Amino acid sequence: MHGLVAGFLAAMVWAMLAVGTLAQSSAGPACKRPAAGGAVEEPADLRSENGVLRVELAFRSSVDAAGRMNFCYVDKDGRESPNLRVHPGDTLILSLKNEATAKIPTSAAPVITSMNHAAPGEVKMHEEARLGAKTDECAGGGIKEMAAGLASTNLHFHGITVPPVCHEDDVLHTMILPGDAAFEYRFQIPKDEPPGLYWYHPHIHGSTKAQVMGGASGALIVEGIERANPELAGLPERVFVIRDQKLLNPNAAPSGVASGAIPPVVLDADGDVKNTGTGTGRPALDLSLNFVPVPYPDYPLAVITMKPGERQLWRVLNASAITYLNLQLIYEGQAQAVRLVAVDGIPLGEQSLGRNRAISQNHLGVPPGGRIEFEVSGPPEGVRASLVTRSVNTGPGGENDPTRPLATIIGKANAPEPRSRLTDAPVPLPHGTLAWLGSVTPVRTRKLYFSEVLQDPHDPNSLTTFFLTVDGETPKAFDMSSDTPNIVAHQGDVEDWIIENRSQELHAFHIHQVHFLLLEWFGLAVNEAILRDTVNVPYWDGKNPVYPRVKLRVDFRDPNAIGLFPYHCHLLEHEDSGMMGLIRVDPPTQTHGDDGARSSEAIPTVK
Ligand SMILES: [Cu+2]
Repeated sequence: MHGLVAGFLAAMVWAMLAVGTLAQSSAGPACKRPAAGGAVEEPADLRSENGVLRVELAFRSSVDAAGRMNFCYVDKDGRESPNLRVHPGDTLILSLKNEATAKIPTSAAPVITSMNHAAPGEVKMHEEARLGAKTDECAGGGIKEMAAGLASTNLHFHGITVPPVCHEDDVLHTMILPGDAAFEYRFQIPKDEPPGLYWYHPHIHGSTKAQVMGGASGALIVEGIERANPELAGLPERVFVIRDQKLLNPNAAPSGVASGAIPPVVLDADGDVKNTGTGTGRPALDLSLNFVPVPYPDYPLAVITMKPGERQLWRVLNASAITYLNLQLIYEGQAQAVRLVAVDGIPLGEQSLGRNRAISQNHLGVPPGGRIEFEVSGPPEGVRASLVTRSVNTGPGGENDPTRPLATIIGKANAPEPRSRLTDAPVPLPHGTLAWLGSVTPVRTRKLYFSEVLQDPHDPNSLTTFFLTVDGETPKAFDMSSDTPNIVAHQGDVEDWIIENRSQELHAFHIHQVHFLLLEWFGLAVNEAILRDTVNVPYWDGKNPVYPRVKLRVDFRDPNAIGLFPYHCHLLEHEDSGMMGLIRVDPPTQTHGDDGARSSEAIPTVK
């Protein structure tokens, strides 16, 4: 389909949705959003009590004045996207009621397309096959309703090592439909879960982008980072969630730029602006900071205040659907060094005795889905200070992520104190019993690769199918009706994975349940004490005989990682369009030799 036609159809669908939802908006929109240029308020804090955090969330939808579909999590007191604050060992009991009134446009994931064209009997058989293998609750309404575009949803607890099973962190079978009874998530935060910033968001294949881009996301904080890094004791802490959404002013010219310097706008098949390669121009999407929008082209700044010189811990989540961030603090034109203390929920140097607990950085790359935690010092009074994201070169096929400001930071003595503060005299965390991942011998090396295929090879704007393939297998878009794993691994093992990028755009590799260590970046050895769950894989230039790659050491030692779960690109439109695979981690079945290698590679066959 030509991009223009696709764009026209999408606009029609959105317009129809808008009419349907505006009709019932007399009480104001279900998802309330702050105005541009305002103070950045922090999400409400919901804290566990006596080892339990009980939360009731409603998943709602509404259409804003610009016709954009918003989604939100609202607690019983009407607060949106609250911070869920738990301690290691706590139980989280979260009931989720789907109250979305809008249909959610699904992307053209192959399985859904074929379902739409299937005879009713085929659909039913397909659904029964799924239901037969699952409990009713966790099969949700099945995929028939989803194929019809109903707003099914679920939750993924990104980064937390809880089992990928029903009522815990299953995203493959759990589907909660509007009108279903509230669905209860109930699980224990592992006693040894590293303290830091995790998050929750929906994970329904085919509509993840629409829901997350609409604002369905929130922070999940495992308390006690000061127990891992005593230098943080007593610091005030702040939570910033950066989200992306459709442009408020899609047809505006960039402001403050001579017209001759404006790079031309080229749209991709989704109607998003392609990477200009200049670091400037119209962005693919607008950004917001704790929902305060910073819309193109004037970027009215959100406002952050803090006491001059005050040290604070900033916890930043990139909850964007497709936007890469490269954050920088600029005081009087100078990029400031900040102390990075945690990435993807895990304090630096965790497991790794004697390694740095903080790294000084003057810019911080954060892929969609990634988190960073760093120490900031407030600007002196009267100093011009801002938080910006610098451009990210996403490759010739990627979206445009230009340099743009997000917030002004105002240092003033009477700035209100952040609501939350780390404890003053933390009890140090016990040392973990696991060896540092970097010093464990992997049992095997696997290779996977990202690739893209145009549906019409002669039309660069035709729809694209996205693949994430185990090397040697035939590329196949993710099929949500299949539970056959692409990879089988064993709990207790450590594996090296090479992730290659054979496409001309940047991708963000993410795997559920486990973390990994980045060993090599484009062939260069990396020596870092950072564990991640999401990492950028650089784009191919279309010429180099060697594809860009990263090498990861993936940690399957945690028993909570046993089960079936996905790995995928965290650019959600890529995931929705097939860039996902399944791994099954089985219990250990064999004894290890002294070097940690398996005596046999036999893999037990299941179904
Ligand atoms: Cu991708």
